[in-house]
Amino acid sequence: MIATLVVLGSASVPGRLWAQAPCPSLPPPTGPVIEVQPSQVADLPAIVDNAASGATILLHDGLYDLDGASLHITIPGLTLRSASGNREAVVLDGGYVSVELVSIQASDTTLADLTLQRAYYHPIHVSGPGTPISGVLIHNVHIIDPGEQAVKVNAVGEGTVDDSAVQCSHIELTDAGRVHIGNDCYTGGLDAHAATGWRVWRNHIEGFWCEYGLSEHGIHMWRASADTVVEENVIVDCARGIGFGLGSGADGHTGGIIRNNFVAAADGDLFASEYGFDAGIALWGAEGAAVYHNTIASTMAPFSSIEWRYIDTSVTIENNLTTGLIRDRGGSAVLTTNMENAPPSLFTDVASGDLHLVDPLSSPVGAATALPSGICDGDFDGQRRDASPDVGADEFGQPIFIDGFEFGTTNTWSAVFP
Ligand SMILES: [Ca+2]
Ligand SMILES: [Ca+2]
Repeated sequence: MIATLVVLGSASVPGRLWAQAPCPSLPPPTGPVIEVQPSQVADLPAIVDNAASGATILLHDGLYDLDGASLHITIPGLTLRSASGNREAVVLDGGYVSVELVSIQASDTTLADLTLQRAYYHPIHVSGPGTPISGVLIHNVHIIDPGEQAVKVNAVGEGTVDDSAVQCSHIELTDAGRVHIGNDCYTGGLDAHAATGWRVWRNHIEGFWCEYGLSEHGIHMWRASADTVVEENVIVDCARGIGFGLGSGADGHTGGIIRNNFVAAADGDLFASEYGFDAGIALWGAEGAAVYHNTIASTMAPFSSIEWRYIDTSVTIENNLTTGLIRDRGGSAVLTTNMENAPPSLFTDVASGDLHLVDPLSSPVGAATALPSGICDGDFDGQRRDASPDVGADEFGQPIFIDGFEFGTTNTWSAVFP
């Protein structure tokens, strides 16, 4: 077999010693382009208001101090992105004065390649303006220190937000930002209500916890949300990692898949906080959810690595690898070839969220149940799973063949089989 190495782009993340699989860059703008310099920041809200559908607003590198203003996207088909494509080089700063930085109320909006920091409430707030919207893409943004949830999605009346995505983004609450969180730790990464058909893919989310109070999850889809796909994310040191639902009935989530995610915790300050590491994956009123091939590892025990709760819950939990417990708190679950109470020494580096397996002879390798084609064909790295799939998110390194010769072995994204 001839395999071709396909490297999709840059994946460097400052401060980390390893990298997730990279994401493809967005294509160049196709419609009208409006270029904006940091010196025009006072005009930026009006520039956004007056842009035509299909236009792209390109922000040149620098700091944009919004000084209490917010950007309101109400025209469909608008794109707001950096000119350079370097998300760290264009910073929208709310200074904890701007209530929101970008509010999106229109279909086919793209927000990409930017940093958004220090909103009083939400750096990004997406809501349907009384009628449903769809096609919102949040791609390759860096969100730092939101005052509440980093990305908030909700319906206004019948105005749900459907068939949208948050991908390839870094969302974090730092020690400096944590002291600004109030209301009993009312914060979190992505918090979506009444959202159907979202994909949450290849993000890195970290630090959502408080000394007192229980943070919302790194990724939380609930209140009549449905059919979310959460895959290939890294969640580090969050009190709760991934949640579908928060109770029975109207607070629940229907359908959906959670697969190939790394959820890690190793911060002593998190463990010492009031709620510690509460849950890696929490299924609370999750009807028909499937949880395949996730790895949840922590250096101290969580309350649950994975848990299900409430009468409406009916979940499939298969091929997951956890250092803590998979806990029944009510509802029903079908459990197949999960491994609990695994030692943290199985993984490359729990503290940085690198939950790749280190040893090809370790017990998770080859121990999973093969799933039907199309359900979980790849792993955390986007590598194809082999005929003896491994428990957890990482399929251990596969040999690379070039022109029939074995070229080496990799266990990360750097070789992606076509
Ligand atoms: Ca295998
Ligand atoms: Ca792998």
